[in-house]
Amino acid sequence: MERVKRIAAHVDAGLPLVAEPTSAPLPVMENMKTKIAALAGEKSAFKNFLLKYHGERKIQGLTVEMAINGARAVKSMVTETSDLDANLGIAYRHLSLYDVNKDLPKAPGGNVALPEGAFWLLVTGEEPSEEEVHGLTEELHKRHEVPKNVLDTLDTLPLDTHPMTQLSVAMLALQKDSKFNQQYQEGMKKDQYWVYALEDALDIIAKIPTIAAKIYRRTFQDGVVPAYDTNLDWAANFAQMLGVNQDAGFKEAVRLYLMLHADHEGGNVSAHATHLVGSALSDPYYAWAAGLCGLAGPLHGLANQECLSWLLDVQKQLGDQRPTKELLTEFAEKTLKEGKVIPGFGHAVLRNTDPRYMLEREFALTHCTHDPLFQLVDACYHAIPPVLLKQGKVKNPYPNVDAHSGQLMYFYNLKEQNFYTVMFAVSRTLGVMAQYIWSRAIGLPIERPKSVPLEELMNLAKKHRWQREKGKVSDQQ
Ligand code: NMX
Ligand code: MLT
Repeated sequence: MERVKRIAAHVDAGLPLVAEPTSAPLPVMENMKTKIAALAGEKSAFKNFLLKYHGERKIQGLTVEMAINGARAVKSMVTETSDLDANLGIAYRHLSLYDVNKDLPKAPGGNVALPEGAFWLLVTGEEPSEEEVHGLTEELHKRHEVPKNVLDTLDTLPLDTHPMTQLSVAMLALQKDSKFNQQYQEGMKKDQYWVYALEDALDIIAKIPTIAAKIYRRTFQDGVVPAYDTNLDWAANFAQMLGVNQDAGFKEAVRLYLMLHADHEGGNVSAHATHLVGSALSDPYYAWAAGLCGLAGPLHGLANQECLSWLLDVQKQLGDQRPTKELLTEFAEKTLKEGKVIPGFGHAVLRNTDPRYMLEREFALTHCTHDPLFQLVDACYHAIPPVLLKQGKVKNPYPNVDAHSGQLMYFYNLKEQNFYTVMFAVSRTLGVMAQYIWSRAIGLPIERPKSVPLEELMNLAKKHRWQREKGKVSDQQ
């Protein structure tokens, strides 16, 4: 009460509630920045020294390099749903994406595996029958209604709010209906965790296409979302609600997109963030909201948006010229010279062309081989790996899924690249939700690695050297 009175008096006196930002920062800010800048230079040099001279030293079975470089590819997490082989790419429960696409049920007249089937496979470990996929689609239709408060929340956001921010906000607005959270408050037993995780997972999967379509229509179109159609499968209905193209080809492209991006084991940024937050028993809505924020990063899910922008920019500069390997080599070299990454190429774990890229390429070769943007993507496929190889530092010079997915959407008239990460997110919901269910089903505990300052890392590295010299540990330790 006291606080409210103070605020009222403040307003009555005509004073602003929040200090106006001033163009000239206070001197203390300069002081703070100078200190950070000096320390950052010193610490970065120290980090590089540690990597160079002690990178291979062991600390608790890991190396100094692994601790500094984000535990890249270190086997230190458990994820049941899928496994990424550096050369072969992702397998959903031991099934390569090529086999998933070949073996799982399709829509009538379609050639692409239905993403609902991929979810079934991820969550049960078994290839679903037609009947099971059909039943799951029906279940999702039953749960699809998005509460009005969530749609109203979206409508309060300025239209220039990035679609991924809108999606994260919507995920949090949905959270109040979490069944997992409600049951937890009522004393749910541990063996019931996965049951209510599954409930929330199905609700989120059912509702996210409508939310994504709403974001698309309000941000880029007239704000009117085409009607939800329970006669269609999950992906086709989503494609229809986007309202950009009624072609059967677009529905197939969206099915492929949503099936391919569904899961990429547990270590990628969005899945890991979801797992980490979920490990505190934050419910699936909280956990996926955290994951979505990770997916919005340019080195992760946003790369498909960035990739399309890069391609369109190159296309503009090419004008009437054909996209030859020579010209593309020039563009790629220019991007590198500007100190930028070439979006859609490279990967933290993969060391080969991403099979998701290859499946999209196969689709494009069947459906849109004459599309000028596909021809540009094709030229990049041939030109960019040698440029990255020549540069010498990239561990994987080959394309990842993001180098192709934008072209497919653009071809079917979904042209606003700021929306592409939302497409990725709708799909990835399947994988992270399957992972969440399994983390609770096998009782994985709260995740809490030990962090150390750089100096401590140096001490540990030196201690290891000393122990090795004294013969207290072997070279292998
Ligand atoms: N263009 C230019 N430089 C690159 C690229 C690229 N495509 N890929 C890696 N490098 C650089 C990287 O920045 C690093 O430079 P420095 O030592 O100066 O920091 C060096 O090569 C070694 O990096 P790697 O170990 O090969 O890759 P890392 O595991 O650190 O990063 C990515 C993986 C995916 C972040 C990186 O390849 C990249 O930035 N790619 C472009 C963005 C992209 O396509 N992201 C999408 C990932 C897939 N997804 O769907 O989320
Ligand atoms: C993904 O699909 O999550 C990306 O390829 C990134 C990754 O696996 O690290």
